Amino acid sequence: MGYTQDVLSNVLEKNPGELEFHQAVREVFSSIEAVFEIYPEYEKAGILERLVEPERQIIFRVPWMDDEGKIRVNRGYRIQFNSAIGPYKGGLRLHPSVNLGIIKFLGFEQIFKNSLTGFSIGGGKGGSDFDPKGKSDAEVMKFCQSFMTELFRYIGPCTDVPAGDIGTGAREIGYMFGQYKRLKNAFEGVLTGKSIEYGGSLLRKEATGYGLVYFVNNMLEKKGKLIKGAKIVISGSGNVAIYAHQKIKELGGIVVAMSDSNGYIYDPEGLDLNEIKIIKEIDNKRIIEYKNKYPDARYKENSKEIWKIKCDIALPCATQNEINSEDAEILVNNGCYAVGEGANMPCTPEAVKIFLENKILYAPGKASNAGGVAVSALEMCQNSTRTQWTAEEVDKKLKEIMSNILKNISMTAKEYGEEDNLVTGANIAGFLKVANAMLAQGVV
Ligand code: NDP
Ligand code: 2IT
Repeated sequence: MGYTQDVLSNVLEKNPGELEFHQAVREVFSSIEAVFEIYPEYEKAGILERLVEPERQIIFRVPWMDDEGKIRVNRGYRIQFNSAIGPYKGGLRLHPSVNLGIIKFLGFEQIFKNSLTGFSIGGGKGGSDFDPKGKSDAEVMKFCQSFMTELFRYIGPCTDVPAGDIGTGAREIGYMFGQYKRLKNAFEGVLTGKSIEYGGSLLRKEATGYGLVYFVNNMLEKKGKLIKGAKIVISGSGNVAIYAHQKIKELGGIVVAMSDSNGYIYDPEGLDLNEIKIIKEIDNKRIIEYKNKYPDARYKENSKEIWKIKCDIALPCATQNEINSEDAEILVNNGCYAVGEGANMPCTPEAVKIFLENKILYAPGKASNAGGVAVSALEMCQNSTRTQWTAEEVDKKLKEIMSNILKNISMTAKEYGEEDNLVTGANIAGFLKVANAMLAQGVV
């Protein structure tokens, strides 16, 4: 057996039931085999054995009292995966589906994504099985305070800097920051995605969605294609989906469908983004509400079926494994020519294979959604120098970062004889920087 196979077998044996984590490791390993033929020193130094074992895994009780006075208990996680190139950095997911395997897959992906940004940030991820849906503001605050009351002892601006992810936006980050400051008696850049008044970066909210569209636009331009006039399907209607839509609109693309976990809305003439923002960002309601203002728009109760809609470009921006091989076949048969991942691991390995075989321009999430964490790194820079950059300055940097990521991974793919395969490019380029840092730092 080869080196990657040996390490993979061990991962499967040692981490039973962590299916998403297995999938993420398998995905990276499937593209980096060639590296070990050229650089046997990585195997000698046990780089992969160390890479798949988180440096630290913290699992804790999060007790809180609901509005009826009932005691609730959730499980909190922070996986500090790899700090070879910088402090652990990555979001906090609050969703009832959260378990160890999901947080570990996200933390593992984050190592390579953060490496690709070019900043000095290591990989980490956390969260809880808490469901913010249907909770009052007071309940969300009590949960966040209890969560931080345990987490605060493990994090810090030079140690581990969490941020948002599914279910964690500016409101949750605010409550967590307040509690951290109170416990530590220190106002410091320990979280990113903060509101502007207390150290947040302009454009962090927009960064993942904008970055995704910059990346896809660059990828299309290289092949003589344009976003202008293209029909686009975006899954989800959260932070990433909404700001991807906003940038698509600016570039003249037409977003015909969006979804939430209940269903999707569709209008072949294009959706009204302002109405979606009102429903999702202000009223905190379900996407079906769109029909109140636009009764002619189609609503379908099954969000999975969004991929049956004919489109030129698909941007999955909801969650993992939302596009399977069947969906991928349908997209390809309907003439879709580009897929850009806003979410983390939204396409199953079988779906990715179909896209690559059919020469679909496919942007893997660890490259195409890296704009969010990249602007988080810019927020860290601004916090440590106590400055605030303008939105124009941040946007300019974001554009440069996304363009550099595409250049870097395209070049790497070519070097390894797989031109245009951005999966190979992203995995190898992300891996090499971390592996070299690990080599330099000895056996730690
Ligand atoms: P939000 O919580 O703002 O939005 C999530 C959206 O996805 C909602 O519309 C939600 O619908 C839908 N969704 C979530 N879980 C499921 C599910 N199991 N099935 C169907 N739909 C679901 O999260 P974000 O927009 O921040 O995150 C979206 C994706 O992007 C995630 O994969 C995240 O890891 C990734 N990402 C986020 C970054 C960021 O900066 N926020 C950066 C890089 C990647 P509903 O409201 O019904 O639950
Ligand atoms: O998946 C991700 O990159 C994020 N959720 C953002 C992480 C961050 O630290 O900004």
